Amino acid sequence: MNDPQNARKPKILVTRRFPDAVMARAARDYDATFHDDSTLLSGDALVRACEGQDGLFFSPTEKLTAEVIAGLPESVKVAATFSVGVDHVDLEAARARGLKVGNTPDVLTDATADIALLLMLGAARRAYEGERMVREERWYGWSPTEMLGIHMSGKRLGILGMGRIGQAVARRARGFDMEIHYHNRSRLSPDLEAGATYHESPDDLLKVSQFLSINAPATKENHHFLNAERIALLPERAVVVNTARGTLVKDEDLIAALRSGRIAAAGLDVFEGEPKINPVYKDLSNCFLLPHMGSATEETRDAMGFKALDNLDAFFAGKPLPAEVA
Ligand code: 8YV
Repeated sequence: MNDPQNARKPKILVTRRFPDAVMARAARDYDATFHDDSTLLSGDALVRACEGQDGLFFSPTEKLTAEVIAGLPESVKVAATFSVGVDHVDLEAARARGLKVGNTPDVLTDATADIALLLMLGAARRAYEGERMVREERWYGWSPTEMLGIHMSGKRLGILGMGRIGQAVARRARGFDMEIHYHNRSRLSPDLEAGATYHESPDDLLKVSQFLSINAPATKENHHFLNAERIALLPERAVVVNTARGTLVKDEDLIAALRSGRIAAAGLDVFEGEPKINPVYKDLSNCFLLPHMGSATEETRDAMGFKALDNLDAFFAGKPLPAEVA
C-alpha cells in the first residue's frame, strides 16, 4: 500500500488462516486482527469480531447475511471475500448498507476447470472403485470385461453456465474430442463460443447432455435446478459433474437416479450443506467425491488471497475495487 509513513494502517479482520504469503502481505499492509482458524465466525460472533475494524477479509465459511450486515459496526466499509462465488453474501443488503464487496474472479478459473475434468474422468472411468480395488487388495488380475466405464471422446458435453470457468471446461473438453453444448443467461460471441452449440433453454441443453457440467453461480432461481424432472430430460446413463455449488442439485433426486442407474455416475466437488453432505453419496460407488477443492492449488490460493487484498488496497486508496460485486 502507498500509505504515507506513519499514517494509520487500516484495521482489518482476517477470518481464516489464508496461505502464508497472503497472511504476510496482510500483516505488512494492515493493522490486521487474525481470527484463530480453529473456530468459524458466524452471526453475532462475526459481528462482534468486526468491532473497531475498517474492513473484513473473509471466505465463504463466513456468511454475510442481511442480519450480519445490518449488525456490522459503522466503521466496516469494505469486505473482500477469498472466493469468486458470492452466494454467502447478501449483496442487496450490502448495497443498501453501502458496504463494498469484492471477490476473486479469473485466478481460479483454470484450477476449477481442471477439477471439473478430473470429476468427469473420475466418474466416467470409475476411478473411486478402481482405487479402492487396488488398495484393498481386491484386484485379482486384468480382465477383458472388468471395470468398464463410459467413454468421453465423441460424447456431447452440456455446460450449464458458460462464464469463465464454463469456457475453460469447454477448452479442456475439446482436447478430449467432446462436442460442446451450453446454456448461459446470454449467448456468447462467436469467438468465445468457438463452435459450441447454444441452447436458449436449460431444459433443451439437458436433452442433449451425455455429460453435464454445472458451472453456474448459485442464485435463488437455480436452487435445486437438477431435480427429478430435469434428470428425466438427460440422456440415459448420463454423467453429471458439479464444481459450482451444491445448492444447484437436489440431492435426493440425484441419489435416486444414481441408485437406479438412470444416471451412470456423478462427480461432485460441492454439496448442499457441506461439509455435512447427504451421507448416502458415500455409499454409492458410482460417485466420485471431492471436498470442495476446485481452487485448491498453491498458486491459485495465493493468487486468490492477493486478489482479495488488491480489493482492500484499492478501497483504502480511495479507488474502485478491481473486482467489485457490491
Ligand atoms: C473456494 C470457490 O475455494 O471461489 C469460490 O467460489 O468455490 C472455491 O474456489 C471456496 O469458495 C473457499 O474460498
